[in-house]
Amino acid sequence: MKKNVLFMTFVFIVSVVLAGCNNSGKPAVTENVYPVIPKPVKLEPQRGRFLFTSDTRITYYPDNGELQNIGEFFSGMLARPAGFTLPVMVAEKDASVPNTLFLSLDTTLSMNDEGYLLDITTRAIEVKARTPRGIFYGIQTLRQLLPPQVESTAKVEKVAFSVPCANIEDQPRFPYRGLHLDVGRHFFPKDFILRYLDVMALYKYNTFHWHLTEDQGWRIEIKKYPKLIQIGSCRKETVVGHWKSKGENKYDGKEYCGYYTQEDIKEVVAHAKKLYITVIPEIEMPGHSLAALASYPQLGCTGGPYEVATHWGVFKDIYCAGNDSVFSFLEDVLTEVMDLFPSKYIHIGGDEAPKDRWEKCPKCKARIQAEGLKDEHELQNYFISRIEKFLNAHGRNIIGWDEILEGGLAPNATVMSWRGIKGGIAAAKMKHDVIMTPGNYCYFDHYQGDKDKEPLAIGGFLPLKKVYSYEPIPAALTPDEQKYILGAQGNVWTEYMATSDYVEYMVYPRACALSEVDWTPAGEKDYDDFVNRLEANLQHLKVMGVHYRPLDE
Ligand code: TNX
Repeated sequence: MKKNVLFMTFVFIVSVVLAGCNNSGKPAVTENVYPVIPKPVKLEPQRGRFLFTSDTRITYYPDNGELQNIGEFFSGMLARPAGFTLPVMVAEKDASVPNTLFLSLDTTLSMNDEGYLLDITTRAIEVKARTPRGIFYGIQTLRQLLPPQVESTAKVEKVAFSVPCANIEDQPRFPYRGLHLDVGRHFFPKDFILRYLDVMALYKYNTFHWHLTEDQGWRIEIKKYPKLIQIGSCRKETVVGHWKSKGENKYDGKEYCGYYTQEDIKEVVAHAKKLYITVIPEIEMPGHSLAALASYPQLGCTGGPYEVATHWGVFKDIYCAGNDSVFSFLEDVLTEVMDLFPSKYIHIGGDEAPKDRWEKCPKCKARIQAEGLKDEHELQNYFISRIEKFLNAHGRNIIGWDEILEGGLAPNATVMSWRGIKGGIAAAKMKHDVIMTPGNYCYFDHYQGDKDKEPLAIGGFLPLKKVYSYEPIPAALTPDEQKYILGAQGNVWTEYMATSDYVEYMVYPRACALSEVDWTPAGEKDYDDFVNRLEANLQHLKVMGVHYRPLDE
């Protein structure tokens, strides 16, 4: 509350200072605030506002289909609440004219390819960038400067769609800004995934890590192996409340199913592309594979029978590394996956794969011997490296969880450091790219407030402030090694998130904080300032109908 009063006083002072005088000589109070998240690298407030009217034009230069699409994205968004549609047209020359939103490409700008310049004057708005992607981010900033009603899908009365004048120069700190979603433990419909992407775009995330296969459900249609859906996408029931590895558990007795058709996937990937988001699919191996084993029992070391898992945790039955048909199965699956996802990376999991079955399996022992491997950990490395070779041959790179460091690292792999930062440090020192997702800063399945007052979650404690405080570059790295850290990602494991509303509650506003970790220079971050911006910024999510967790009083 005190913070609110302080903030409003600040708003008032800024308003009076910036407003200048109108004809009557009285100060005209315009509330120029800039609730942009992630915070731009440089933002110089200016006096006055630009007002969008039915006479405003959107123009772009040079003639470029992507710029046209971005112009139409903005025009379409504003049209619903404002009730007028701004025309989008190619400009006659590389210069803005009054009452236009002018988008232009300029490869001479000294910023990275995701950066942009945004100049807002009372006369016109100019967005400049080296690439259409940069223009898109400039538009997201503009969107956040508009009244939150801009997000409305219905006409809104009595709102002036104006933005405060400013000169903004902005670019991201990290090239990888990710958000993940586990659709294995619980399934979320395609329309929710589309909206998840919409909200990500607002915060300038550029990567969606889609965790598509799990012990508890296989969620992606693979034409060559129909049983993955017929059998693998359903579990017979689900554990109720916290799963206990020891002691009694209760089950709900209700079948739980869900999967995406290849058409659904194409729609998601196409939607993401329009939002400048890359979708990285994850096909888990060799562990977290019980749903696949239940569908095709010959893929396991014992031959089954197996059942799609009905509770959480880590399971001993994993793909058999001694069995060549496992590799042909996975190569077939990955071939269909590559056809659906144009991403440079394919995530192959690699985490939590107990070696119990491999230790007892004659085929695995034979493989260890034939390949001259030391033990089952090296066999895991053999497994991942063999899959990597296949994907590399098709022009793709692998990402794996940090367990892929055990028993030797596949030659071109990118490592996702989740068990703290050790894995990230080790991989960077080995000159491998790294994405930081340490549990104690990036796991949005952890509680974000007092356990007794929050809905059931897996455990842990990760309040907003802690997410915000995260520094992705480990102090242990030399400047040369630091460049292997591509960025940070928020992980959203859904054992205890059964509904999409609850996913949103867990993800926002923590993902707003992480967007600033990924985008804003470390020295520019300031938590109190972030929270002030967030209060106004969250109104956009409110109008969008996102079920974010309200800020603590
Ligand atoms: C560990 S993070 C897992 C997931 C769980 C998560 C719960 C990782 C690579 N594996 O399978 O859902 O913990 O927080």
